[in-house]
This record gives sequence, C-alpha cells and structure tokens, in this order.
Amino acid sequence: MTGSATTSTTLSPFARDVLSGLSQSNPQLNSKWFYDERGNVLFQQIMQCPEYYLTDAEAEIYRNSASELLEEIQGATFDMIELGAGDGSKTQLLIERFLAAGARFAYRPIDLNAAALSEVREIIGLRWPALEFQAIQGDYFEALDRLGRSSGSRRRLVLFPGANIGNFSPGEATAILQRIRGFLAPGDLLLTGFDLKKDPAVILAAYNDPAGHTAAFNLNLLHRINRELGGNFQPDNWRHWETYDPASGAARSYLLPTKKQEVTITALEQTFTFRAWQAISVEISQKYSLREIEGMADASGYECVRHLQDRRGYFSDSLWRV
Ligand code: AVI
Repeated sequence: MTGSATTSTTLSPFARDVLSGLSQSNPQLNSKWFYDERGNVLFQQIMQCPEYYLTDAEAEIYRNSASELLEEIQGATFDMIELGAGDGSKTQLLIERFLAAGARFAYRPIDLNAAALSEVREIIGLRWPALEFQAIQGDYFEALDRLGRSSGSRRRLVLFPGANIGNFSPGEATAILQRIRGFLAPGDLLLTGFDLKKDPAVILAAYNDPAGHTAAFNLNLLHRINRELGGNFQPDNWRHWETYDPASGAARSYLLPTKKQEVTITALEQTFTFRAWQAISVEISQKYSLREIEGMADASGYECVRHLQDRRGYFSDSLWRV
C-alpha cells in the first residue's frame, strides 16, 4: 500500500481513523466504524443467524440469572446502567424478572445509536411505565461522566453485554474495565459478557455464516468509506476472511483484495495501493477461558464473584464486584 498527497483540511474522527489505519504497513480499519445505519441492519441479521450462537447464549443467561444477581445486590435500591444497549431486548428479560421479584431499580441504557435508544424508551414506556428510565446517548465514558461517580448511597449494577469487550485486545479490554471501575464505589457490580474459548469450528462458523451476512457486514465498511469519504473501493474485488487462533483466543476478520487495487479517497486526498491478497485487518473478537477472565478481573481491580453460563458453556456473563 502506498499513499500519495497530503491532506490539510480538518478531518472527521472517521476520516482520521481511516487515514491512519490505511497508512500502516499492515493496514487496518477499526470495527467500531461497522455500525452505520446499514451496518446496524446487517448486525441484526447476524444476530439472527443460527451459527451466531452468542446472542442466544447470553439471552439464556439473562433469562436464568435474575435471582443470582439480586442475591448479590442484597435488597439494595440500584441503578442498572447498560453500556451498549442496542435494542435492549436481552435486558428486558432481566427487567421483567427483577420487577417480578420486587427489586427497586432504575434502568439507564447508554448507546451511541440515538434511534436504538428511542426504540428502547418506547418499549420500556409501554411495558413498564412506572420504571425509572434514563437513556444516555454517547460513548461509554462520555455518558458515565454525565452520570458522575457512584455515591455509594445507591448501588450500581453495570451491564456490559454482548461480548463487546471482545472487540478490544486483552490489554485494551483491561484498561477499559479499569476505567469503568473509576465510576463505581465499593459494593457496586459489573456484569460483562465474554465469549468463551470452545471448538474452533463453532467459532469460525459464527463469523463465516453461509448466508454471507458477516461478509456483507464487514464489506459494508468499504461501502461506508465510499459513501462518506468519497472513496472508490470496489467491494466486489474484496473477500471476507476469518481466522481463529485457539492458543490466544483471537478470532480475526480481514478484507482481502483478490487482485491489485488502487483506491482513491477524496476526503483524505490520498490514493492507496493494495497488492493482491494484502490483508486489511478489520476486527478482533477475543475469546477467553474462565481463568483468563478471573485474571482480568484481578488486573483491573475487581473481585470475580461468579460466572453465569449458558447450558452449553459457550458464553459467560461474569459478575465482578468492586
Ligand atoms: C459486537 N461484537 C461483539 C460482535 C462480535 O461477535 O465480535 C461483532 C461481530 N462481528 C462479526 N460478527 C459479529
């Protein structure tokens, strides 16, 4: 890959990230940019694929774990803060069970996607109009900043669902979990969804569904660059490629050009040349063992209280306490 010309205009965060990612000798794009309007639709389709076991596994855990969570909260009034709420459907399983058990709590979902949050607001308003509800639009830490530090007078139960933590390297994940801890007080709880190490064939199938939803989701990033930054990627000349390393637990997605490509991105005033089969790395989906999760709790300043798992042992929502 080679770049030519320089850019002097002020770039959007997306443009800046694309410029720095594609300028590296091993080019990369950050998976956080997958989620434009089209990307959100494609991700919903992935979550409905039979091969993508993560969503059902976590829903099963949420359906079966309300009483264990309430046991740890010990009757306190609490704020349930959700990082990356999406459509909130899994969390509604918990809310339903918490309310049936007489728990006293407010629900405060955080998400970048304003449309998803207003859908959640509407559903919660219809199903449980008396439930204290506050949707906060923004990235996790902006939103947590707005909520302020935990006073300790009202417990916090922070949900970090969906194996979103897996989209960061283990080092970055530890730093994020440490940072979340800064918003919590002793006794507060964090429930994080981790996808577990398992049969590599099961993992590879989840990120390589035969219907092609995952390929379309990843390739949408090239379309997004074309749409928003005036790029001329030819997505038909790129292939989605998934790998899984059972030793490290890293599932990685790449986009590979099937022949040499010259791509001009107008907003960056740059032309990038990709050799045939020169990979752009686009996503990590890190898998963990229970021991690694416990080590991460330790390294980020929590006590690991328990692992809540689905019956197949594919996924763990691990409960940590400050
Ligand atoms: C959002 N995140 C946890 C998903 C995952 O499993 O890494 C994103 C995804 N990428 C491809 N399929 C799903």
